[in-house]
Amino acid sequence: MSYTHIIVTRQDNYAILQINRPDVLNALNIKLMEELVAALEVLDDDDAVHCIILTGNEKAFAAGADIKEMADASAMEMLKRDQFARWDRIRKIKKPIIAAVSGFALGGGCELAMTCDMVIASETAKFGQPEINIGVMPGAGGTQRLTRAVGKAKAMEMVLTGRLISADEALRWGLINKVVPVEYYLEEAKVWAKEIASKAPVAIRLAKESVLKAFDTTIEGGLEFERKNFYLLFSSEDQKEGMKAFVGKRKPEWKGK
Ligand code: DAK
Repeated sequence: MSYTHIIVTRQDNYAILQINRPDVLNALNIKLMEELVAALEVLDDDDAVHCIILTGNEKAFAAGADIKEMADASAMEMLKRDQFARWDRIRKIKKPIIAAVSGFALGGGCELAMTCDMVIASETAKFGQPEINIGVMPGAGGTQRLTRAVGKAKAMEMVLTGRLISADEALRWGLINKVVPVEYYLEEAKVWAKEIASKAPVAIRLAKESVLKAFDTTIEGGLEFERKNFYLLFSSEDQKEGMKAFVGKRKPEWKGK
């Protein structure tokens, strides 16, 4: 498949999806989002890919939705564009996604990073929901995922003031996983991707699904869901292999089933 605004590279058993509109700090226009979602779905369906890294460039992960594309839209046009459907499809990707963030991750860019499962950032990364500065508010999870990640006080601060926060603040607030010098952010994400890609794929899939369940259920419902997935893994060949390998003091060889 060929793309205009993204670059997809496969490496061993993981893939890197790079957002590539550098002239506009990777602003997320409709075409880019269409390509991004389509590429994620292709990678999700590919058994050879066990983990996905989503990244931008050193200057910007993504500076938000494309303001120029939205500026003159009416509410009806926005409704018909139905861009939320695309964002919902990202949420349904089953493989783990690591965001490797450097530079600006703003508005829709910050929301995109939060839609990923983990975030590795460079020391130069800046996160923010500055939509308030252009007369709107977050529209792709910024009031919900952010609040769950950093709590009400910090979420209010970011959403109501539009202030950008540094990578160190984002780390302290629990929004991201790790901060490294700018030369290493992609390399660090690759280390994480390789580690995750080396685990049993079915267990990874059900574990991701179970953690995400915690966002939209009661503790009771979530524990029930977790338990069913846990039992289900005992019907996989990889569970038998993993436990036999442990007992036999050897490395497991996963089959992905
Ligand atoms: N959209 C379009 N172009 C952008 C852009 C954006 N979000 N951000 C930057 N650019 C463009 C600039 O216009 C400029 O283009 P030229 O003028 O050279 O043609 C180029 O990128 C370089 O930007 P600057 O010259 O401004 O660079 P600086 O280093 O001086 O400033 C900055 C960097 C990131 C502080 C600044 O560019 C900035 O404030 N950008 C806007 C940040 C922002 O407000 N982001 C939030 C946008 S609203 C939805 C889902 C999500 C959303 C909406 C709906 N649905 C599912 C329906 C999300 C909304 C948003 O994200």
